[in-house]
Amino acid sequence: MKDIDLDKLVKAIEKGKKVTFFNGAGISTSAGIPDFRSPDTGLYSNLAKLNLPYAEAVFDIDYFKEDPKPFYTLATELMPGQFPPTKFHYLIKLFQDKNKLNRVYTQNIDTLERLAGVEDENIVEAHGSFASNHCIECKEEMSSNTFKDLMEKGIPNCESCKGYVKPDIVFFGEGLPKKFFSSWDDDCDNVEIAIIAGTSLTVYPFASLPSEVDKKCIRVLANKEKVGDLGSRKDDILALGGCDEFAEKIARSLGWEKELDKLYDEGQNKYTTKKESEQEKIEDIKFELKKVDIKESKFKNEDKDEVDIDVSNLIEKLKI
Ligand code: CNA
Repeated sequence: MKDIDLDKLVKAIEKGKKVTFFNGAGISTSAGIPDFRSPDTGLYSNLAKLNLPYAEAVFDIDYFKEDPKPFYTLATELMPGQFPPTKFHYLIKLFQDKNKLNRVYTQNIDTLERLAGVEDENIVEAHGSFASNHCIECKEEMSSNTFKDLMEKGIPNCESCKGYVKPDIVFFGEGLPKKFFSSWDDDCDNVEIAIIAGTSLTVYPFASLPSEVDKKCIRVLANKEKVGDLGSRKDDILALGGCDEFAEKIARSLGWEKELDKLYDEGQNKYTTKKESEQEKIEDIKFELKKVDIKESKFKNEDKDEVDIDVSNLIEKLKI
């Protein structure tokens, strides 16, 4: 990104223009959550173990009704609570704190914008999120705690009708939340600065939002690659590279660098403390396992079939 481009953006922000964010999975990769489409690291190139007929089937509602297991396997890996927000997420929070945020449209289901402190009224989770769960048959809501408990034991079934319970993530074949359409009706003509970040802009209708904003709007692409029609308008700014590096650069130019570092460090500390207590529990389990010398033992289950337990593998898995 050329500094001259950055100046244009910074001046517009300083003049009081508000920012609307359009986020995708790339803003959360540095938190440890894989995106869909990055070669090698993206979820789609790592789905072989789930034996799917095609990669997108994992998020297809008809496929889910037939075989929900692949989704729950993936959901366990993506479940919120395991990943801390990134610098980019905290940059959005800073825009909010300084009354320079118009709205955040996000395709992400990881709730990291919320976790960073962005208020519900400022977020439009276009593809839903893990924040709530419903039975796909009778639509009864299940609390996140019950859902998590049941997921640990297997597939969560509705307590009333036994139907599958799914987080309110929008699957292929399902409609987007009403909030997406009503907010966009309000915002569409009023976007002054659009920051489009970490998205391949391939999932519609979200992908068309940046091309629907007014021609006078400053559009900024913070992404590893050029996507959509970004770069086709004279005021477009292409900031090709990592989202966190972009956040650092913007914060520095606006004089918010220390505040960004503080928010980020506090967020990381909360997460590290949680991880440490989990690690302590793991150490306790390892200690107990060592007391009974079961290294290569054979166990019998209720059906009297012999089952091999590979303790070293178990311990490896417990390291999370
Ligand atoms: P995508 O299609 O996987 O594209 C990601 C884009 O981000 C690509 O253009 C990458 O080059 C780019 N990118 C990856 N890492 C970085 C980085 N560190 N800095 C800058 N750019 C980067 O993902 P989209 O969001 O466009 O696709 C929409 C899907 C993805 C939505 O339906 C989401 O629900 C879904 N998804 C969400 C998450 C999440 O919530 N974190 C994770 C995986 C998939």
